[in-house]
Amino acid sequence: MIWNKAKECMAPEEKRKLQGERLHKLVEKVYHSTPFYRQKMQEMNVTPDDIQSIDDIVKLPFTTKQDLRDNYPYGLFAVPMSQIIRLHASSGTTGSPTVVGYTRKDLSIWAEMTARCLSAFGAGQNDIFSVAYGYGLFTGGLGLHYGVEHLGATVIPMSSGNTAKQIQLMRDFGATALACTPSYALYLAEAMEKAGIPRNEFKLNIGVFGAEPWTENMCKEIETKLGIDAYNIYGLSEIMGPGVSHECQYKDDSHIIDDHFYPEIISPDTLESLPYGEQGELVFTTLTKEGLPLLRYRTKDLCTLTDEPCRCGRTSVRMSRIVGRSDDMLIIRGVNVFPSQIESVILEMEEFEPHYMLIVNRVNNLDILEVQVEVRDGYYSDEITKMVILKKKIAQRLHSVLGISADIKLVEPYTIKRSEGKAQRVIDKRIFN
Ligand code: DLL
Repeated sequence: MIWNKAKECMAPEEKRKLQGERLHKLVEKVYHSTPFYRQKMQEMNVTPDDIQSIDDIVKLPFTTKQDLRDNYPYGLFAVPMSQIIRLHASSGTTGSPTVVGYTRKDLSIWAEMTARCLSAFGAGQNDIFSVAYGYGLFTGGLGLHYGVEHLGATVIPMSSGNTAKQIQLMRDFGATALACTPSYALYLAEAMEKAGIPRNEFKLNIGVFGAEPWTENMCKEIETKLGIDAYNIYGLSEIMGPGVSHECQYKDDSHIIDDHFYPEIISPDTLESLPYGEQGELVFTTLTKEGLPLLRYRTKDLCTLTDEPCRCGRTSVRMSRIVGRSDDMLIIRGVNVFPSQIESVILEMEEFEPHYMLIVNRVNNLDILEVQVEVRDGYYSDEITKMVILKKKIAQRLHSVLGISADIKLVEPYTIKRSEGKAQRVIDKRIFN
């Protein structure tokens, strides 16, 4: 079902006009309320009057995650804190996380965006959603939660973890839809099988999966194992959270909610705009956000865009699945992890050499992060207890920095291959395309 036909099926020319008007208003707003943008625009010799149509967007500056970090925590907010009613944050590199703030209007738009997605997945008021994305600073849990409520369906705010209970409640409460990361969906499917509960005791038929890259093959596997229709939902905290784009019943790429988030594709090297059809880095401008409006935010996600019409009748620009990233961020069990976070923990501990390897794999449908690290001469020991203590120490530190656990493998000095050029410290054995 189409939730908001007037917006989702708007004629392309009319949409561009609306986008242009919204962009002009946005630029006026940030120019006068965010010193960061005023300065950037002055440096580029651009004023709000130069932005009269959506095509003028290329005159505007880009924004990066680093800009958000440099202005931590609230420097890019465009309204006083008295108007911000919710904060979320996404994990950062070694330093500060990225903080995002929402006004009441932002939250109500977000709920509508997510409801549009769920409606496109075929969900309605009679559905019961088990939301197994993490609740908290991560936007997944609360983002889906309010979307389900806005749709008028029932939400079970499960959050992540406690797999046995997830399964029991999905069965007992008659959940018809499951929202979680695709890897957790596979894990749940296996756990359900192991628990020996027959499939017909579950009423599940819709899956709302995202927050990490996944392939069409993985989608088919989840659909077969859980006996559901699995849909892709994409988003990022800086722009809003889940609900920036979504598949429809035809699953032919994902519809971008482009009356609110204007997409562009650029070359990550030259920063030039690329035509539709070419693969590049996805960039978004938040056309209507009040709390933290962003101009041309570089997502670092690589994909292609198309404006070919879709059989469902929606006229929005669509994006392909994410095929990779232009930075080194890894997404492990839905959590964003930068190798530099791990490196800084290793470097802070005198027991270790600055030589390490990160190996990411998917075992039993669950992402596993293995950290191999060299113990410094003098600390390496044949005594097992000493090594166990050391392993525990670094494991705890890594857990507190990353928010996920890692398998630690301590290796003898000089065993990790040294590189002569660019060090390859990450081996990602998961395949995403
Ligand atoms: O992951 C928001 C979200 C929650 C989306 C729940 C969907 C469902 P962040 O933690 O800020 O926000 O991470 C954003 O995750 O730039 C992509 O690299 C990746 N990502 C999100 N959705 C997808 C997806 C949430 N469907 C980063 N496919 C993004 C591939 C995705 N990658």
